[in-house]
Amino acid sequence: MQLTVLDQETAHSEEAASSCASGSCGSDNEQMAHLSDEIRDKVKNHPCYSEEAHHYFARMHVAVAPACNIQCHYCNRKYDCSNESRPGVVSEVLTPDEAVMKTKAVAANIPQMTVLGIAGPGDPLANPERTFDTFRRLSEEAPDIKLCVSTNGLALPDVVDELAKHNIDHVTITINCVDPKVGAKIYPWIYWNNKRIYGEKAAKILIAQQQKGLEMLVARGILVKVNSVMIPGVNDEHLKEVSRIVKEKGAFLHNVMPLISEPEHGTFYGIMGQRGPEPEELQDLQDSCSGDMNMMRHCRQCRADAVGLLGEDRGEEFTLDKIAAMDIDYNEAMKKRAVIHAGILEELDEKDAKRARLAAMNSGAKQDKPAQVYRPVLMAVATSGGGLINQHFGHATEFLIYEVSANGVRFVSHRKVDQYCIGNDTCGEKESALAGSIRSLKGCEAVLCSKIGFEPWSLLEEAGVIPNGEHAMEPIEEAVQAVYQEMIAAGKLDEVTAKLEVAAN
Ligand code: CLF
Ligand code: SF4
Repeated sequence: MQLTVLDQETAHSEEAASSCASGSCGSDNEQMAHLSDEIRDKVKNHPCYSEEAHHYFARMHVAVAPACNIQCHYCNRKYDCSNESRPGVVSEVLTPDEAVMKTKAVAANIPQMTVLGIAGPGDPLANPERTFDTFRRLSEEAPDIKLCVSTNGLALPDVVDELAKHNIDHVTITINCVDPKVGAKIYPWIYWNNKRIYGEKAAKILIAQQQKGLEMLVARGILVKVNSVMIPGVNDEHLKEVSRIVKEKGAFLHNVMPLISEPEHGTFYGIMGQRGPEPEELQDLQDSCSGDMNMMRHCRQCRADAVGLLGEDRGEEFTLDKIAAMDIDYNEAMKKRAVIHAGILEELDEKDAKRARLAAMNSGAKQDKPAQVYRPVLMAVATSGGGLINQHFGHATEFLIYEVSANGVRFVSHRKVDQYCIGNDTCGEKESALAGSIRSLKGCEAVLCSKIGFEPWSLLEEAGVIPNGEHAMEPIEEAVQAVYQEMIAAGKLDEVTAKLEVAAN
């Protein structure tokens, strides 16, 4: 049995011989480790560009852009742009004035909010006056907020200079294909030079504009994330080539999102019965793209007016009437925000330093040959942010899924669930929500939360998932590693032959 160095700084017991020593958490931290200081500075507090940051920092969107210049088969114009939004929800369109007021109100009340994005409800760059008016005012009046935009790319090359002028250094382009034949199955038409253009000809123009825009942004040092919607049977295999090409051209991150095509949303795909991918299919594709590209796995397909940490929506706290009643002194707010941001970044720097120390401890000979190690385990975590196990099982609206193995801890995905513990519910909904939560944990062998009731505890055990409330308020990475060690010590894990990516002693 090949063992790796015991993590002396984590909470788990020394008797439990460790086969999980990297102390690293997934590709994000490895990815962060080899970034230049300049890029690290740009992403360290952006919740979408850094998996680690999304536990601490929040984003908000303002829905100032109603029009769109293309049609996607997964979009119904009644709803938000599905390139960065969950389809089936509608956002109230704001004027740039209202958007600026709302952004300052949110920033003052949620100091962890670091990024303002424009992602709809149509295409931001098809509404250039409204989008750039909002950006221009915010860059002047709230210079401590990062600005971010998401686009289908058709109008992108024309506005790259304007984006650079307003210090917008995070741009998302949705690229679903690089082959017009595939594109014709996704985009029925585009509106280009005052004409509607159809089929392959339309897809060819759109692809050329997207690629040109990507190259122009990279040349200006603007970070580009590429979103792709995975449409089984249409572009799923093709996305591997998309990933390779956009990486070659300098994109920073690739976010492959699942098609959502409920018939009730009234989209072409929904009506035609085009299915979305199963979670395993999505993960397989993300894994096969990850050889060429940094992959984003924590996207929540948020709405065009989302507010808060990824996965939460606090928009109701900031309706226009509530904002009008707020008395905001933004200069004072900026001072408080700076202190809070510095505190969080200091905590993250300490975590980085600790990882570096552990990596140094493991800097012995790396294993070229496969070794005997304990098999990997999937664990679910209930968290409300801060990188901690800090949420009651019954209050979770999603679980974060981690793979723990001899190679460390890897963030794999998140799974949404209906919150089942919502008060004195006596109808059948509570039972079905609990059953849904347990079903969503398929494949996981443990679930870590701050607390859990007797009823779900028994049902989870019956379903083969170990409930664990003993690591409340502990950092996620350390807690899941500790549970892994407990499983090893209890003889629950078989040995397998695997290649170690971390050094072993
Ligand atoms: Fe918004 Fe997009 Fe900027 Fe993030 S969202 S414009 S990059 S600030 Fe993030 Fe939301 Fe996924 Fe978008 S989780 S849908 S990737
Ligand atoms: Fe809809 Fe966005 Fe596609 Fe436009 S770009 S059709 S708003 S999904």
